[in-house]
Amino acid sequence: MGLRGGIMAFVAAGIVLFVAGFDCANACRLGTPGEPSRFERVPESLEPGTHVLVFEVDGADRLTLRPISKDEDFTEFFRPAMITNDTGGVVVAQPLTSLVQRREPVSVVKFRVLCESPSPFTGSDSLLVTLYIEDVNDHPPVFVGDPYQVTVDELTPKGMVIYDGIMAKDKDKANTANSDIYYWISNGNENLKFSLSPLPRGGAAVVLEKPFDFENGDREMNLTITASDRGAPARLSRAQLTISVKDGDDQPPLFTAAIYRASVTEYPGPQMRSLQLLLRTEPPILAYDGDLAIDQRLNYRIRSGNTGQHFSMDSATGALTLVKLSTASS
Ligand SMILES: [Ca+2]
Ligand SMILES: [Ca+2]
Ligand SMILES: [Ca+2]
Repeated sequence: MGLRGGIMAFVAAGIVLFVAGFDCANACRLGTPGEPSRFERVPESLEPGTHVLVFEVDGADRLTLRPISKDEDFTEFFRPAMITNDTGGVVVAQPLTSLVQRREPVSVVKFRVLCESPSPFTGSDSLLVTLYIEDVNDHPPVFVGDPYQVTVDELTPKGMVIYDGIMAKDKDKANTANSDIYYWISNGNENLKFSLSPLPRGGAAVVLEKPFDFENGDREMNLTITASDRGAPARLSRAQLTISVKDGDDQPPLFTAAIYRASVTEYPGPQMRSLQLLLRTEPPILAYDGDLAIDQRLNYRIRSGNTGQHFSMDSATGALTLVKLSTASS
């Protein structure tokens, strides 16, 4: 019997028992008796079309979803589904990832599943659904601005931060283990020359633990930095940091020989004769800066032993000149 027929019969005859029988046929019942609400945990990774909820229902083809409030209407992410004539459900309508990846992630979604009777005289039913959207650790940390490069002076004291730009981002749910990143040096840190220090603003700084020695080979170092979240299982990423060392002025000049020899003939004649006689030493007097990459001008001078002031030295070249003759008596 159709709806119109039922109402007409009710109006015409006023038979209460008939109306009650009509109600039973069209009333909608949802869930098990006495079940006012349902709570489910839902991983964000569920594909659209996946069931998040299944329940018994009389009238599975008459299900709708209603938000609890206009401000928190997430019903677009789900839709009702008819499984069999007396089994209904709620399935994912669109990916849930955007719920957990918001700046303020949505963890709890509430709505009402409504089973509406086609007749205003018969009963409808509803079920309050609370879904806890679980973040899945599906994103690794991603480094920002890598590969990294820094040039550092050889004379940088140990304990100094030499680079503070290590940073990785993780798209998983904010303020959870899935997006909480920590860093370590996973390769290239010979002699434990460097350490990493976490920064309050996020990211990490590289700290020099042992001084550089440019002259002993500290020219360029390549560190591999690994970032890991704390999810289970954790996800990792790696980045390279190249540290170039600039030579610092920490070495004295060095002579090419310990002893330079030159011969001067004693002149038996008159004293104090002025002259400029370039002396050829063996080997030639030459020094170089101990700092390998610093092209610093060297100054030469006679430090001691020139008591008679017989010799003069060119400060720029180190050339030794005899400027005053010695005599047998002097
Ligand atoms: Ca992650
Ligand atoms: Ca995720
Ligand atoms: Ca040096």
